[in-house]
Amino acid sequence: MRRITLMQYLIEQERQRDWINADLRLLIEVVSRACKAISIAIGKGDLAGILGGAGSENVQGEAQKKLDVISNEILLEANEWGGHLAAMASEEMDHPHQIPHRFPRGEYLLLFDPLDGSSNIDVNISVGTIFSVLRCPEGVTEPSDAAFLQPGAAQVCAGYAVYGPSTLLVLTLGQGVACFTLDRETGSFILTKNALRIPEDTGEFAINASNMRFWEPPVKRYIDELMAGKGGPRGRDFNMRWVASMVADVHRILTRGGVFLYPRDTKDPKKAGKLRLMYEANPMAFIVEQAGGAATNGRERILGIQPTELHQRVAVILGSKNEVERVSAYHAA
Ligand code: AHM
Ligand code: MG
Repeated sequence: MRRITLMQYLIEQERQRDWINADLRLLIEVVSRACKAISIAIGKGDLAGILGGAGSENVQGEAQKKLDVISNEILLEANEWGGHLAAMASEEMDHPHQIPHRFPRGEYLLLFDPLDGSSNIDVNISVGTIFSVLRCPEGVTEPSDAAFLQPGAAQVCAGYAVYGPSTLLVLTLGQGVACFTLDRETGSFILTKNALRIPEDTGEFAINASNMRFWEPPVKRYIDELMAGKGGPRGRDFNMRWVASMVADVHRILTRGGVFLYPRDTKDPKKAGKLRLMYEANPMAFIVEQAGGAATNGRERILGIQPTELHQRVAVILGSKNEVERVSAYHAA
């Protein structure tokens, strides 16, 4: 079988299908190279002294791990000089990072969660990188937060890397979803799955059940019914999984179906959820929809939400279509 590298795949998309241009191709290649560098750093772990806390906090008041900071630096440095970006925004930075004046500017905005699932780093469980690409609004030369506040439906590309037993890169350009596996010997990402589809029905769900007492009634009702199994209203047993790395949970759903929920809860009523809209929920929602699944906050399609803040949080329910629609119906009831 012909091995198709990420670079070949992108060049083919550009040449034959006109789905991307040279700048977007460069952007994806650069992000993939940064993910490779992050994967190598993670693989060294304690040998390189990079586990543990960084002794700092990010804009959301969360303690940063050394690898959060290292991954953020890797992505910034890799993407600064290529001329494909107008600015970058990250979970780990209060405001957008501007492209230094000595480099040319491009038309794209890049957003990322450099290391998703940070609580899993020190225990050697899968973590990942999530990214989203938007177009810079016309006439904007120094993009501030406002330039990034576009609904997820405006994304031109989204993807994630999972650093697990293998390192994978999953990508959508708005024409389906492709998955690449890092060949550690040649250093190339190789296309290993194309046109991924999430089964519409599933027997598997993912939620942090320790928050149960804080959930809103529609979510409580949905999970109660799943937990009741064969003897309950659904008439069958369901299985539960929770990795606590969104990338790993979403990747499982992309592979064999399932529904993922991080609902709004009353633990901290000021927060609309735990996950961040711009660089966690939006890219994942784009990928999931492109694979035939659905993504909602319970009341509204994630990709339709007009953002008001760069780091805003949102409830997330995504995965197999029929289950996501059921949860939405419970919210509407
Ligand atoms: P992070 O970006 O700070 O790592 O937080 C996001 C992570 C998600 O990957 C995961 O789904 C969730 O937080 C886990 O939350 P919890 O610790 O409540 O299980
Ligand atoms: Mg995250």
